[in-house]
Amino acid sequence: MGIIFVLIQIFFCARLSMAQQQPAPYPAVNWYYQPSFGCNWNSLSMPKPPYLPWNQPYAKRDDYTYTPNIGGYKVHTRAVPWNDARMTCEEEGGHLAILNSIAEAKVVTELFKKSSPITGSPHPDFASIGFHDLYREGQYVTIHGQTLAKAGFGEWADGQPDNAGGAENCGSLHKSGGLNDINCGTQFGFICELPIY
Ligand SMILES: [Ca+2]
Ligand SMILES: [Ca+2]
Repeated sequence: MGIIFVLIQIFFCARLSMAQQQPAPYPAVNWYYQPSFGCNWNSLSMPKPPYLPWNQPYAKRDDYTYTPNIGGYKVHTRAVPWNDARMTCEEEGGHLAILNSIAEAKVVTELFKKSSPITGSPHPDFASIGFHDLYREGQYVTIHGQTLAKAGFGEWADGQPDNAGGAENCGSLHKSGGLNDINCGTQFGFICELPIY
């Protein structure tokens, strides 16, 4: 009986070891079995999947403006298409701004109003932020997959969203404080966020 127990432990240790060496679909794969003895692998040392940016530790940067209990933001004034903006924010360790409350929308809008003018955009009063309807027309979600209602802010600028030209599937913020759907290929300034206070 004791030998069978030891063999079972060795089997699960081996499985746990294999699971840690593979890119896991979710961190949870490490938790499904914790052997009672014999395994020294620390499940918490598992590297986080790179496609889950909100699971990674955020590092504070000097080029962001921080507001207590709201977050850190940076307005990029050199205009680029929405996806380039999204990647630049990730390269800076953050993400395109996601508005989770009226208070956050106010802070971000004020920062946008105070920033130097956007260059290289046909619409300098708009800045790309982190939502889109790329998955399904008219269903707006944040870059983290939440509906705008669930994220906490969904006030549109007058007449928006209008899916102008049948081709507006990316998200922006107007200096008035309202949201607007924009063409993903058009160059806009953009706002990155670090969820650090
Ligand atoms: Ca659209
Ligand atoms: Ca629009």
